[in-house]
Amino acid sequence: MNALMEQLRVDECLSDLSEELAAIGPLSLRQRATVKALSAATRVLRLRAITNDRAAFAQRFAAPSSRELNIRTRPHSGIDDDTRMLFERTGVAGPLRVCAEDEARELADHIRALLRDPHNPLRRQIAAHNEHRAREMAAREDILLGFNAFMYDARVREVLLRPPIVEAMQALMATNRVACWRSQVFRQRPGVRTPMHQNVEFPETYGHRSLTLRPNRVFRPNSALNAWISLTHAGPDNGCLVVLAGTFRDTRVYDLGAYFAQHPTALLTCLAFFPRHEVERMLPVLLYGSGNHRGVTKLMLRFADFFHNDLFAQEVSRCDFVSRPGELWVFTSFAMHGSMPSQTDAERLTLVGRYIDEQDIAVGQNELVLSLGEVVRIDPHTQGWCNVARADTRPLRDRQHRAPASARTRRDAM
Ligand SMILES: O=C(O)CCC(=O)C(=O)O
Repeated sequence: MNALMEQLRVDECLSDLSEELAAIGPLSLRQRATVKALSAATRVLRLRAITNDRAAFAQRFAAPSSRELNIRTRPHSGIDDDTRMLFERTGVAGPLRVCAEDEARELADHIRALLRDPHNPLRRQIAAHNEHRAREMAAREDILLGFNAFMYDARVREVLLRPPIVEAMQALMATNRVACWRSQVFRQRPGVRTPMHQNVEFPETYGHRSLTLRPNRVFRPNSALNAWISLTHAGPDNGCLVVLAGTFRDTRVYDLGAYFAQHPTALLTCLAFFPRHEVERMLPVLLYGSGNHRGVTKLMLRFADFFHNDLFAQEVSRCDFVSRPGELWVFTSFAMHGSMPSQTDAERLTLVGRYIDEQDIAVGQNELVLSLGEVVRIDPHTQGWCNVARADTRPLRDRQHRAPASARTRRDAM
């Protein structure tokens, strides 16, 4: 067994679902009946499961789309060669500077104000479904109110399209067609952490349904990258992001989730490998868990660990995203990452932009889907928001507007 998985089992409490079950709360009569019926179904499948060997069952979870697991970047004046080469090996690059420290602090204030603002366009949409919920979220400055702010907030959009980010993305994705399709705000406070996970959001999973791989294109670890921009100091003291560099080469947790999303009965067969008392705790998490599928993510890691005894066995190193305000780290969406709770009262605030190479991936309408007890869907087009932010990647000389003829004549005459 490899040391990384041993560590992850402990850090992520892989076989303990108490927190996730507590977050769901008591099940209704109907929910309890569903759990019982499905648990009985897994017992019927149990005989088939235990006569089946694990490795043979695991063979089914092959990658759902063409996949290339090596990273190839390209030289660019915006990023030095050593950083680029290290990124090819680890899937991580940074820290790079996006803006001055003072500006980062101002941006942090701007984002905090956005989270409280009664006129925040996202808050207005949530209020249209549930006024009370929207007010409650604003009162606690819920970071969800900063979700996809690039769509309607010109300042956030402008920052996410700054040359230091876009040029790094162009080099690391080896493309000119960089687009930001999602942004998020993360805040770290004592007692709260982000569990370890991989980020890929593809239609074949339980994730985002807008992104699709273009015909005849291959999904690469650098087709979808994240820019983690620290607006405050970030370090192990206040729960900075931790990325397990090198893990992008192993997509088996993701592949297993993708397979189950498309073959729900195979998920029941998978559960049949586990004892009944565990199945009865796993089912409510799979069926009724919310909050960005965090419980589901943990279960997928648990299942992958059960079926593959060499998970994340290749060269992996821990990278703490230690940053000064205004610094940026880039990581591939296939890298395992998460954070530990803050040990101080100093808040860590981070703006994350998620980028794709539009040569490989099409964004689609990019509807926002928020799980707030009920599912709230917001189509950016009908709101007059921009659904995807694209950088102008033409050379500078082609971008400058030509001066009006009269001005040109005057200058030319001088
Ligand atoms: O900053 C954090 O705590 C979490 C960030 C994260 O999970 C992400 O950017 O995908």
